[in-house]
Amino acid sequence: MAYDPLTDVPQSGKTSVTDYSRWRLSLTEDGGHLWNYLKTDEECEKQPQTVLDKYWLGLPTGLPALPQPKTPLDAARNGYTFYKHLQAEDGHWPGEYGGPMFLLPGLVIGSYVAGMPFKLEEKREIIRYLMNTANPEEGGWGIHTEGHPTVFGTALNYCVMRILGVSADHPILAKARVKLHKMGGACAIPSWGKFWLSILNVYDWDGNHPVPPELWVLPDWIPFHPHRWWIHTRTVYIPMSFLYCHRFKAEENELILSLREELYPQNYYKIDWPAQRNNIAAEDLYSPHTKVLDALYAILGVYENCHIPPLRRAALKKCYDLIVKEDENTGYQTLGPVSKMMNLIARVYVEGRDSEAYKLHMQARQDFMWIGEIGMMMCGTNGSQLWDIGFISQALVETGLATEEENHESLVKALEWLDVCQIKDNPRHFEVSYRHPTKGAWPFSTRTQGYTVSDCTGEGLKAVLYIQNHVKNAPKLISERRLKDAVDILLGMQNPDGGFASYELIRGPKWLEYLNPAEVFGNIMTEYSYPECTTSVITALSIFRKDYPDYRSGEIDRIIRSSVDFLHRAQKPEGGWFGSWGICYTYATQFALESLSLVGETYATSEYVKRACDFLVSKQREDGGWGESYKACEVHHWVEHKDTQSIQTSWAAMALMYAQYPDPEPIERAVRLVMSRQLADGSWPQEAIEGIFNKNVAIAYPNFKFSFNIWMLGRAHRYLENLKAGTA
Ligand code: LAN
Repeated sequence: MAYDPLTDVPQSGKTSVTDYSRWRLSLTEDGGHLWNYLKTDEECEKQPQTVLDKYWLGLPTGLPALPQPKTPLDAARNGYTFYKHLQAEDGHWPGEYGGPMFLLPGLVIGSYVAGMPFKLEEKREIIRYLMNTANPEEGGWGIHTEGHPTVFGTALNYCVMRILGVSADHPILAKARVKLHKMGGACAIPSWGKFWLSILNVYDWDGNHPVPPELWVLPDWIPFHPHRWWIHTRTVYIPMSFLYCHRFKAEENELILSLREELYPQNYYKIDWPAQRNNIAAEDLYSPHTKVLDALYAILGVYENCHIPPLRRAALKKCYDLIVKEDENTGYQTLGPVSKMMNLIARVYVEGRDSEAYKLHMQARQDFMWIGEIGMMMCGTNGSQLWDIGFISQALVETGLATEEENHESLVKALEWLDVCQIKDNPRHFEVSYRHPTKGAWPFSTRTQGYTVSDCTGEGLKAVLYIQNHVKNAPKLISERRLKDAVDILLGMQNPDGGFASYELIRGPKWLEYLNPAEVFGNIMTEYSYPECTTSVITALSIFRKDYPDYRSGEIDRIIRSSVDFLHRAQKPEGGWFGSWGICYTYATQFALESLSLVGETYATSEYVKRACDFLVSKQREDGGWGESYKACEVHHWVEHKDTQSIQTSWAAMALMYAQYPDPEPIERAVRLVMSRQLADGSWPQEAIEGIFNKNVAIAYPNFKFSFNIWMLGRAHRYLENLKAGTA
């Protein structure tokens, strides 16, 4: 089929542009996700669409209505009867991981300049996704799917649409352009956007602040050496710096010339570029530059004009070396979606389109592309495999559903996947790449991506311990030695403040945050201790200690005690804990109270727990549920969502149960709310976005509506019964 952008482009996101009955999800050997479009009827017949395919494509699953649940446990069971159909044959639960709106631009601009094609169906579904996510009132795109339009989202996704063949006259683009110009045009885009537009050659490199690679040849002990930055930040700034120094840009062509006219309200060729470096639209600004950073940029601006060539060469050599090692350590996934596309451009720039690197990058690119109900997106990582399987596995065991005969096979499959996913070794170049050890850890997505994450290791370990040691007839796939390897990793990750961070120990001083150059994200310069991560780690350690009391038990005791002190200190005066990775106080508070319950702190015995419960109960709504907006994560105080959210209701109810809250009423009301939201087939409808990162970007965890709702309902069943019997 020839692709004619003028006639083939859908007029609105609602029109189906590919045949949805032809999409199939296939898996790589370690659980990576590949969506394929089958070309022929024969292929379709040979490989019928599964319920899993249909569900994520938003097609009717054909699953029957289940008997009306009479108890919370019945409802949990119905939930799992449905959810079991979404388990892939290898044992994990695939899922969409969309939300951020600055990832498709990297994918499409990066592929465009690297000469890496997309399939026709992919192009058309990306276009449709953008049509569906454009702001219906104002036009343009936000930094995430639920956010207001920003220059970052609008200018970049505008380019994506144009690259994929949509004409500038298309109503969606015409509207986006008006909005963009109103916000100041592409000159006012934040620094990461300036970078992508410069790569595309529609913004001048002189309009960027310097990104000096020389930092990488400073001695490692220097407090601001980039290996001390938060891993996502440094992993993005390495290829960014490399491409900046080479002033890499696409070759001029008609599209590029035209974009230079479309993106700017003023004449492109008369723009004073250096004056645009600090020009950031008010709509975009979340973390304004500090005076210290501005002063530093003034100095770096001068240095850029008289840098020392041999030093720069040495620095670029080191950066390129780190890029190659990162690719090789991660099966070309890299740490995340932004660095993925930047590394790809750097590799193609140096090694060409015929290189092995190009081929491997192209293969791994597929893992990030996900087709959902509203089109094709780029995911926040190559999936959230471990994170999702970790929660549902624990939910099954704690609710007792794991011991029901009809769930046994699915549980064993989950264990098999957890076995495959554990990282068995340190990566090849781990020391010279400044990586934290990985042997024994669980990552957030797949073993190939291969990064240790503290709480993923904690949840992975808990899931395995729960299944292997607490479910009758479960096989023991993961040896005691490997469980101990996981414990060793965790024991090496506690920060001096008692808490646990995400990927590594905190390596840099707090003041580095003053140098945060990315105006749209908060807290990205160093690691921080997070209540959520801390909880996952110490609950895992304490469960491990019960089963293996002789292994490093003194250290485990000490760590749990100091972590609990950290959690006490991290509690907010109003009584809740602030969530950095989920929305927001309900999320973090359920984690914190889980930790405190471990050391016997309950509503009756602890001032901390009492305050937390009072806080939560004060937020319960008339309808029995809780509803918080992602805005809470931006502004650091409770913000009501306009609608009650079933997942947040489950988090709050779990928190009250961890606390052994004495009054059954709030929990009963929560249970009724979550049950009332359940559909006849046992599933729950998608509600608002669930997750957050860097304070300002919302990200979807659509599997949470199964894992946490099932978990809460099953627990509540027992809890309420015990309470009535007077034994809670
Ligand atoms: C994630 C997703 C998972 C998340 C948890 C495990 C939930 C958390 O407890 C620890 C941090 C972690 C691993 C995390 C860190 C930041 C990520 C990788 C993401 C939110 C998914 C996407 C995001 C990444 C930074 C997106 C790319 C954007 C940049 C600013 C580089």
